[in-house]
Amino acid sequence: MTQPQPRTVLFDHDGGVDDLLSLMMLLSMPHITLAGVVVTPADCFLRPATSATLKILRFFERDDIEVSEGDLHGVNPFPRAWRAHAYAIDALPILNESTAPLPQPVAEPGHEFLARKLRAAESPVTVLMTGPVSNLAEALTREPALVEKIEEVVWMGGALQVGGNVRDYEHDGSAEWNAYWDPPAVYRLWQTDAPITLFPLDATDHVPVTTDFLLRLARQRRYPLSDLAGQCWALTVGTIPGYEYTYHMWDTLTTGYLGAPHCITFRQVRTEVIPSPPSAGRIKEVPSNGRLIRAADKVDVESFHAYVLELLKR
Ligand code: AGV
Ligand code: CA
Repeated sequence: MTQPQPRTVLFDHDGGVDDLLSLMMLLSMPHITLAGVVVTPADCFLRPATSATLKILRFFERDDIEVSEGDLHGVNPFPRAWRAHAYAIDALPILNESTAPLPQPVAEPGHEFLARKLRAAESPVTVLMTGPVSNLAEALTREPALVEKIEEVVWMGGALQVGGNVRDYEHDGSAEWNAYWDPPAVYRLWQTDAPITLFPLDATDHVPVTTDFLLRLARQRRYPLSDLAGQCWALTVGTIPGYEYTYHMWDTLTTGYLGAPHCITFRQVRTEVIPSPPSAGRIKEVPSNGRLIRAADKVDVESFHAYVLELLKR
């Protein structure tokens, strides 16, 4: 297996179980330099999500990594039951064993933090987003030249040729939640020249969190990180009544791409963003003239699972 390219990463997540697992994965990748973390108050309540983020950094003895809280809010709030997941992670014993005091998040809000980090970057960096894109869109709107500092935007969002996962009033079900929270932000990001690699539901639909995967993880529970990750995923089991098959590896697939790109195939797609109801937040494939992006498509699920299980052995 060829080594993935070394990268400096700015990570903007929104505090879901999947997002916090993504943080653990990033911190475990030897070729990744994590230059900062933003917590967006979308699929989480901000206080426990920031606290859990700081505790995960402490767990990895990486208190040197700065954390910023987003202060922008989308127009379509996430379901409150989903947002509450961060409380449970923040309360896990394994994250509360240490008595080392937690640092404070930085004083500047997420979009200013991203702008400062991009400005300071000596060479272009990767911006990984596993929640809404509000902070990056705002940073680039205020200071368009910062786009030069972005090597690649890697974002979990959208649904191209498959149905969306939003079930809400005044919506037709065509959008994915990260895009639906703040559709105008997606619209603005699409007007920039940043190279976008998108992980839409088309790709993440291939990676439900299966019982088989969780059992394999359980068998390596002697590794503290595998134990922690297994407890996080266990919180998601049985939380989705009815319409979705199960919790998916939405963000963890997107993050895993940085370490195991060979597990994923891509296609170049022309797209348009629909900013208003009833399809608000839909990222639509169009035959011509649309914004060109690279979209994840198929996943070699067995190789991806093997990669994640190996990564969590520490
Ligand atoms: O739409 C997927 C995004 C991902 O970033 N999030 C969850 C992942 O963090 C929203 C979401 C969709 N369905 C969910 C979600 C569910 N059943 N529970 C929690 N969040
Ligand atoms: Ca997320």
